[in-house]
Amino acid sequence: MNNRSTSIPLTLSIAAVERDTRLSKDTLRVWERRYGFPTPMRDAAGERAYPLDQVEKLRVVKRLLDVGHRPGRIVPLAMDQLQQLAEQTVDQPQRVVEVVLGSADLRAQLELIRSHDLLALRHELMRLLARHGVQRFIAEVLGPLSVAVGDAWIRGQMEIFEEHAYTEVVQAVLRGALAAVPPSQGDDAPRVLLTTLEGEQHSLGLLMVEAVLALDGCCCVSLGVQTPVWDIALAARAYRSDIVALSFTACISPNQIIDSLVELRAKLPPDVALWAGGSAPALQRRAVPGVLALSGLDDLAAALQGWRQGDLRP
Ligand code: B12
Repeated sequence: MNNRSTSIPLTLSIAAVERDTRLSKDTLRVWERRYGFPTPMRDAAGERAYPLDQVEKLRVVKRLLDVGHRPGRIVPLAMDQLQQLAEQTVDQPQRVVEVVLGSADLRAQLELIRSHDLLALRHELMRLLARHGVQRFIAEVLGPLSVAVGDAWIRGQMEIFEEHAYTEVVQAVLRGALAAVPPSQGDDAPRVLLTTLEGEQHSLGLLMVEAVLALDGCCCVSLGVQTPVWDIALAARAYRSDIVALSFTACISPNQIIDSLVELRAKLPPDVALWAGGSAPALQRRAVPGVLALSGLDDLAAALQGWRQGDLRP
């Protein structure tokens, strides 16, 4: 055993805190000066040593930063005030979730994620898929469950690795469902290219859109997530796409969203439609000429009908 671990056993170095919380060393030092938190001890070598309760608080602070709170407002708060703020942050989606699905079902599914029983989760989702059909399964099960998973993460009840595992299970179930949809062919089937922009890692919204469009007779090509604008334009030409559909959460900045949409619109052939959807508020706040902003999956059927009738073609 070395000296450090005997003298201050329950502390982490600044590098370990950086890895653990994804808060940079500079940020940790600046907060210490500016807000008086964190207040690390010093180890035998005089280096910062962070007690575990402070690391725990830093994790909560980071989650709240990720959903848009400002450091000046939240870093000085005590742990119970931070927890309260997390509750207020999830309050609205949680109410929606309980109305739609009934909290008992949802709690059971969350429990399967938290107990790491991924096989049981997959079985349960496949059972619900068979019972509801793809469209209702997405709207009534996956939508609310994904919101609940995100809320559990804000509350500190779900780890990132559990979110990843959840996403993988959902993807496997949805891909299985998609494989059973007969491929649409022929000149009248709209060819849709799906992806997200660089920085947008969330892929489930995209897959849900693909499933809904495939069921509606579209011929879909998905590039997965994070495709550079220039490559999207190349792919649209290569796959002779009629429509390019992008999915957004609020995780990339409103300016990046708008600038990239303007750039992509300019790079796409004029007769290719550009649809942008998802939960990013920027899409509804600022219209981009030549881009159709859609918020939910419900909007897709109408957009497709409009495109088929020629009303929504560029
Ligand atoms: C799983 C998940 C992750 C996984 C993603 C893995 C993967 N391969 O997809 C991982 C762990 C990587 C991740 C990372 C992050 N995430 Co995350 N994540 C989620 C979670 C739980 C599910 C996301 C999801 O796929 N939702 C899918 C559907 C259900 O939601 P949707 O995107 O809104 O789409 C719906 C509609 O908008 C529509 N739609 C979507 N796209 C399109 C497109 C078109 C054309 C149309 C018509 C419709 C449409 O279809 C969907 C069904 O209704 C959400 C919680 C939530 N409320 O969604 C958080 C969430 C999106 N993440 C969040 C955050 C903060 C992050 C991180 C910054 C922090 C973190 N958790 O590490 C990073 C950032 C990554 C990045 N830069 O993109 C926040 C975003 C908050 C905000 N600012 O708005 C959320 C909301 C969690 C929360 N409650 O705070 N995340």
